[in-house]
Amino acid sequence: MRALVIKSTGSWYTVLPDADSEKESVQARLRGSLRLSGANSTAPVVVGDMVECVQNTEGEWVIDSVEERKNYLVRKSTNLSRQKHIIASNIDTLYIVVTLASPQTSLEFIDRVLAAAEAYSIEAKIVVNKIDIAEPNDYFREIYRKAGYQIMECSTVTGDGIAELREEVARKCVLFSGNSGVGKSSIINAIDSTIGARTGEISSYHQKGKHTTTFSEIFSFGSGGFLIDTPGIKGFGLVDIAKEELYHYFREIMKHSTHCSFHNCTHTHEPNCAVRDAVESEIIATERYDSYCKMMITDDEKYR
Ligand SMILES: Nc1nc2c(ncn2[C@@H]2O[C@H](COP(=O)(O)OP(=O)(O)OP(=O)(O)O)[C@@H](O)[C@H]2O)c(=O)[nH]1
Ligand SMILES: [Mg+2]
Ligand SMILES: [Zn+2]
Repeated sequence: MRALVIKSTGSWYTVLPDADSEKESVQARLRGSLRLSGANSTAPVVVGDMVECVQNTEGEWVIDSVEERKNYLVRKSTNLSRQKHIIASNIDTLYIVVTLASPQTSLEFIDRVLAAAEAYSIEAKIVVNKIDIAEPNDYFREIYRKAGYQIMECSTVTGDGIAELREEVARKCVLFSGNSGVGKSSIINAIDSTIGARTGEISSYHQKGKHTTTFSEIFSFGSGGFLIDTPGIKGFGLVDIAKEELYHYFREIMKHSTHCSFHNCTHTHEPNCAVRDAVESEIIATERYDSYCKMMITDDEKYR
């Protein structure tokens, strides 16, 4: 039976049969040898995977094989860890949900997630939520307009922007990522009220380590699309990206780098650097360039 993995709790997976006749999800375990194949990753099977399931003699469903992934999003489990954590696979669009107040998302965090999406060939868009309490100013909009990213705005309290998002995600497999408490689950519920994703109270997410959503889970929309809710993340260590390659994933830096004097320019200190010239003349936003420089330094110490 071909099926989509819609939830993973570690040892059990919830899979949704692909066949139109089967609309009920079932619980499945991993075949033993598959479990071992995920040696340097936290899970060999992740939410978004298309898998082949078979029933064993006891009638239990077992995931027998995983189809090749179109793409997947990875981060390191912790800053120092060498272990990869695949967040989800087969994603059409990644929405980075951010808030400009309570809590305020850092620009570096946004840029890290954008770089990851770029590295793994996933289209990314920014969703500013809670515009009822803090709207993006022109300054914020300019940073990402210059970088070539679309910004959407919404509020689950007033309902502003929800219809546009609903339209966007129809018939696609999308992923919502962002810090804890920015309202990812709330947006998902606003898009489709029948989903009923768990949301947290304002008071709970300020306490360290309290995440309302603890496992990635796919919800299916009445409109035919799929939406992946992920637990809030604090850091986002990039995986498998060499330091000298990092600028490839800042698209506007990549674009300007072709005019640098040195072919191996890191855009940090070299003379005749077209990237630094573009920052100087405000073609590239200083904030984006700062994120790049921070990642060049900190990732070197912390993530490798
Ligand atoms: N003012 C305001 N509050 C909101 C909005 N959207 C969500 N909230 C509140 O923000 C808090 C966190 O919302 P969640 O949807 O649980 O956040 P989350 O991003 O799913 O958090 P995790 O699951 O922990 O990663 C809740 O108290 C929501 O009621 C909004 O548009 N405006
Ligand atoms: Mg949540
Ligand atoms: Zn350069």
